[in-house]
Amino acid sequence: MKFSKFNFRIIGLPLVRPFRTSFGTQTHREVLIIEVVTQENISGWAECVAMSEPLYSPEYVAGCLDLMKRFLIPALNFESSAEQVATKLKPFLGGQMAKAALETAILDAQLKKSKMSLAKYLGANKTKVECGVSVGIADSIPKLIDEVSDYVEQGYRRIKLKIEPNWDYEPVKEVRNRWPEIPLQVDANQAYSRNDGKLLARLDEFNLLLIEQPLDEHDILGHSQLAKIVKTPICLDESIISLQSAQDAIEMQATSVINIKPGRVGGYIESVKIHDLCLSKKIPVWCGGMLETGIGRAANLALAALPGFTLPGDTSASSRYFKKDITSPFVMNDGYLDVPNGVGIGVEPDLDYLDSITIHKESVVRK
Ligand code: NPQ
Ligand code: MG
Repeated sequence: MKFSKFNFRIIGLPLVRPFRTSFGTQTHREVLIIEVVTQENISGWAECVAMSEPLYSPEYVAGCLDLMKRFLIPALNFESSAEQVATKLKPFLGGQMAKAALETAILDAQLKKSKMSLAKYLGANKTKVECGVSVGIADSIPKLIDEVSDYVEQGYRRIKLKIEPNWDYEPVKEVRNRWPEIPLQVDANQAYSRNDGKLLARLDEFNLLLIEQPLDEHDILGHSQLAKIVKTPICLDESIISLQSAQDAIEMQATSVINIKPGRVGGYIESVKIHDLCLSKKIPVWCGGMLETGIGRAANLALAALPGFTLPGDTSASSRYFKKDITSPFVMNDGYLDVPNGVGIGVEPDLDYLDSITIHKESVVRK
């Protein structure tokens, strides 16, 4: 495919409630949205999942936009299939979220042209997926119980609690006592150290599905040592940035479950490779979340519909994060979200609403 233009915009969306994790409290979602326009005038859309600051990973919105303009788009030379993008961009190190966004926008346009849904292209075998929800660190245990109650009433099928030192054993105990049967897991976003094995092993009594990313993203050895002390399965998130890193972590027994986030691993095509590896190694996978708008949420649902995604993901309804989404809202039904079945990612942004929340806009046009 040949491209005539890349349109970028940075939008700002308030969150319905502040989201606190071990790396800080977010009240807004700043998102970089990409539209690629092909020579035959088909638009492909994607969002870059980087945060405004490099707190979750080294990438951030302004850096991703600069990387795309300065290196990635020139390397594509206004012509590529989605399948060629990763190879063409390989010389530029890192930048998985920026690369994933470009590849996904191109894939959306390509699939629209060939009239195929992303779900079909990726190999989905489900038409709806089970939804989980990620719950931030609360100001108090009663407030946490109120928030979790709200999600349980809405029908979420799995609860994930964000934890950090001094917000772990007690909140998890209270939630587990109140909902003895609900699938429950925790996410530390790297907040613990190698010496915290005994502390984390105290969570074993709560029958958790998994502990997500307790240690530093680079500490694969530490996670494998921890896995020998803690009975609860360890699940890596931030550490898994490619197929290679997934192979390494599995081989080292540092992870027995994997959270796949397409932005973190450089795209949906790399995500399918990790899925296939995990399926062959009997490692369960689930689809992570980066507080995506409807554009990113739609594509994540297509991925979560693959056969190896056997655990509910952080694929929540639009209303979990936003009062008004930039696409038609994703609404949960009996704890499930439907997998979009239209061509490409299967959704379109509301351009008037997009304009009303745009902070910055620029284009790169073919000369
Ligand atoms: C995680 N997501 O699994 C991430 C972390 C995260 C749903 O828990 C703005 C943008 C704020 C991205 C906060 C969930 C964010 C963000 C947390 C990602 O580790
Ligand atoms: Mg995580």
